[in-house]
Formats: sequence, C-alpha cells, structure tokens
Amino acid sequence: MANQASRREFLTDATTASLAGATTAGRARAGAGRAQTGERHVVEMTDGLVYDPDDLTVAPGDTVVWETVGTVGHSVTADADEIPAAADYFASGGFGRESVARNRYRAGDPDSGDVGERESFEHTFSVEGSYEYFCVPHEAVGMVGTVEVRAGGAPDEDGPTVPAVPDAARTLVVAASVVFLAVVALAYFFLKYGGDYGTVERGG
Ligand SMILES: [Cu+2]
Repeated sequence: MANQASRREFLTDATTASLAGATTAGRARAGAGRAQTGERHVVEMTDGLVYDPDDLTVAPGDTVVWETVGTVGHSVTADADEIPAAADYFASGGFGRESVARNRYRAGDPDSGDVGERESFEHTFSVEGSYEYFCVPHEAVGMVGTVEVRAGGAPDEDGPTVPAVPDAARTLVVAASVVFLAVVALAYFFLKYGGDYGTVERGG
C-alpha cells in the first residue's frame, strides 16, 4: 500500500510538473508572437562605428534601446526628413530638431547627445512607418540605421520554426531533384547499354 501510494504521488507530481512546463512554454511562445506589448529591442553601438542591427523592425508601442558597448561615444539622431510626418522627432540629448542636435554634439559630453561607454538612449515608437537615424560624429563613415515600425512587428519574431519550414521544403525539393536525375540517368544507362548486351547475347 505504501509503495502504491508513493508511486501515485510520484506520478501526480510528474504530471503536474510536465503540465506546468507546458504552460510555461505556451506562455513564452504566446509572448513572443504578441507584438503590441511594448517589447524592448537593443541596438548596440560599437567601436566598429556601426549600429547593430542597423535595420530593425518593431511593433507600435515597442521601445528601442541603443547601447554603447565600446569606448567610443555615439549619438542617436533621427533624420528629420526620413521619419513619418505624424511622428515626434527624437534624438539623444533630447533635442527637438535635427539641426540643433547636429550643432550641439560634443564628444564626451552627455548633455550634447553623446552616448558614452556603457550608457544608453531609448525611444518608444508609436507611429507606424520607416525611421532613419544617424550618428552625428560617424554619419560620414556610414553609421546610419533604420527602424521600421509596423503592426505585428517583425514576422521572424513569431519563432524560429517559421524560417525553418521553407528551409526544409527547399531541402526536400533539392533531394527530390537529385533522385529524379539519378533515375533518369540510370534509365538512360540501361536503355543504351542494356540494348548492347542484348546484341551480344543474340550474336553469341
Ligand atoms: Cu557613432
């Protein structure tokens, strides 16, 4: 009896544990697919003088956090002509206009819009559309980036299984083509040389 009881307890515990695991996984998956939750996305600003990633798709209500991961300071300065007309202008340093952000920037001065080592700047996007921005001191060497804001965010964020399916399909098509060519080649071989053997047999 005691053994049966503890076995039943064990099974109950195991069932509860796996149910809890499944629920957690389901919730995590639902969270990944739910794009209008105000997620945070990180863009690193590196000593290689790039934004990484330099092209990011987010959902309305999401926040982008730009972090300086190296020792060189950068700015995050919206290109006033390349953001949606209905959107608020944004720039590190809190400037309301691009010309002001450009003029005020001084390397090493946080009040000028410079985002130094281990510091960050963030902006929450609400209006859908395409936003281009740049780094004042490094724009000339190509330190520019884009944030796309669209309902649902990036399609790829639904999960890693989404791009995996086309890959599997492509592999299947390639494999089927190889098999098909092999069959055709074999058929050709047997038709051609199979006939010759027949001639030899008839000759003998
Ligand atoms: Cu920069």
